[in-house]
Amino acid sequence: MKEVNDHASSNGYASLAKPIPPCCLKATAGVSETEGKCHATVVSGWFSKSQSTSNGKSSEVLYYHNPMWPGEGHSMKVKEILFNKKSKYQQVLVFESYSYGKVLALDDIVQLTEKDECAYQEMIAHLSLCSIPSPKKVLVIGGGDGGVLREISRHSSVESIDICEIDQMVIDVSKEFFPNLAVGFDDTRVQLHVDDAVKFLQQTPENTYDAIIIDSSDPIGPAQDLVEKPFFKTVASALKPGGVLCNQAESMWLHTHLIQDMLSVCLQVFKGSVQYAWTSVPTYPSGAIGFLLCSKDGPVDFLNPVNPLPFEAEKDLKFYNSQIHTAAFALPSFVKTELASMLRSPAEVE
Ligand code: SPD
Repeated sequence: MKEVNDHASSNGYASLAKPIPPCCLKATAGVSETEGKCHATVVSGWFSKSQSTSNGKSSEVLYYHNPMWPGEGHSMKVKEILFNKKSKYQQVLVFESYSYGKVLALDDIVQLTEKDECAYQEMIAHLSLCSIPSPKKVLVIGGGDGGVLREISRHSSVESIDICEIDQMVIDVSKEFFPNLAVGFDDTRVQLHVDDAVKFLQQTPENTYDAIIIDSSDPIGPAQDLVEKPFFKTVASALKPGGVLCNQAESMWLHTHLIQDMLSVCLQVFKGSVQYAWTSVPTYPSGAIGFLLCSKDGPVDFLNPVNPLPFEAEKDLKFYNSQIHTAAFALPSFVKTELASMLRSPAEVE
């Protein structure tokens, strides 16, 4: 892995005291004003620690509240806090849990746990890379833990992998506490850019990448601009003809409004297929997370991958397989009702 530069600095992300973004306002539409504005307090005193006592022994539990999932809270029983510091961009927390192994949380939102990270990293990488023949040049936005890099590395056609992560602390923490993910940085095809993705893509020449994978945190804090149209335009421009995007696309149970906003933008910006897939990740809010898949132009049949992983590679995976790939695009009826008119199948691509 080669480190290219570090010019993430005065990019406007440094201030954590940002107004509530439109997605959060929508997410909080059903709750009281006070609760709706709790993000500011989430940043300063973001988790409430409490002592729960059972069998005469007390233990610590972390509760997660956030306007991204209004009216509910999530909690995990903590064995030990291993790291808890504020970076230039966000609060970075690592703790050992009782049930999911080590946990990485950014600004009070669980990003991964050792137990279920496989579902997210394997799906976001292979849904896209298995859908196009022989991907060679890949870009990861975010993904500073290295897990997505680890998965991309399984594709032998790939010649170079750029990763643009804004927060050096996320990379350092992953290398220290999550070696099974950070191993992704060891691949010699990887080039690390510690940078703001908006700026990075503005400077990327047209037609550079076969695939771009956006492994961002939720669109509050550092990832706020990554769901906006100008950003998607730079993504489409950076893709080669026939290139594909796979974007973390939130929960169909909680964020239909946000998914619709993203789909509406992507239908305008991407001229090819536009599809939505999802998977189960127990420690994410609602236990599910989605993926938005788009091709720059031309039809891509995301449901029936043309480039399946060879048996030797697939047998090392914990979650993804070719049946799960196709099944990921099967949408529950209520989601179909909400999203169907905003998807574009390969047959509909002009
Ligand atoms: N709601 C949490 C979404 C987290 C997406 N990013 C996870 C990073 C794992 N590489």
